[in-house]
Amino acid sequence: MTLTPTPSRWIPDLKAVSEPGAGFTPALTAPGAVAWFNASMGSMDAMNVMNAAWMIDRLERFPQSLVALLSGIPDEDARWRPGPEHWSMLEIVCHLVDEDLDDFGTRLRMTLEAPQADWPLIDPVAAAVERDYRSRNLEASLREFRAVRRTEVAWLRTVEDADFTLEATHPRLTHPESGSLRAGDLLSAWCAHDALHLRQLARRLHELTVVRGGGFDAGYAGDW
Ligand code: NI
Repeated sequence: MTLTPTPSRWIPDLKAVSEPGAGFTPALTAPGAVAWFNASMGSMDAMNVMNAAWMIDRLERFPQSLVALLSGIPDEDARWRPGPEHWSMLEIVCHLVDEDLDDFGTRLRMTLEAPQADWPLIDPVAAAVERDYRSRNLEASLREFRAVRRTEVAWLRTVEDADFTLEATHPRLTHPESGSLRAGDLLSAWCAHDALHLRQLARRLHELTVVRGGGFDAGYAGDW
């Protein structure tokens, strides 16, 4: 399927459902969550203040979490999928590499430096097949992700004080509310994207546990 660029706060959720198994989190935009967020931030104005340093710190630390979670797992597990429509843990790591390069890195740079320029199209689902993620090696892909993220974080440190209200008005952004994305939306979505795929990886590990448990029931742990 073609991933249509989508605006502002909707990006994490729509991207999530466009990628195999990433899931969907309506609670993120539920009224209760919004009310809690407003109360915790003190005012609506506070919502427009980008804590870029916090975001960049999270982006910098994520590879450590990923490596701690996945490094050394059996190759068979890295390639395991619950079904043909889902990504394996290896494919998820490969996707994270490409998202840093082709999606968030590229589009945030363009929004800050040339907000009127057309974004290159991306299609994460097709890329997984065309770039043959399944032929790759997990450890090598983890190393590649660490290297790519290190480069991206180094660049982000140079734009930490940039104007994150800069907005890309893009003809392919067709959301009725705005049709545009701010740099801060992209940086937030980049950080949120890590968390979404961490959740997806945890789900794979949960599913694998059930499979490797044979006839034993893991349900005592609680519902997923
Ligand atoms: Ni993704």
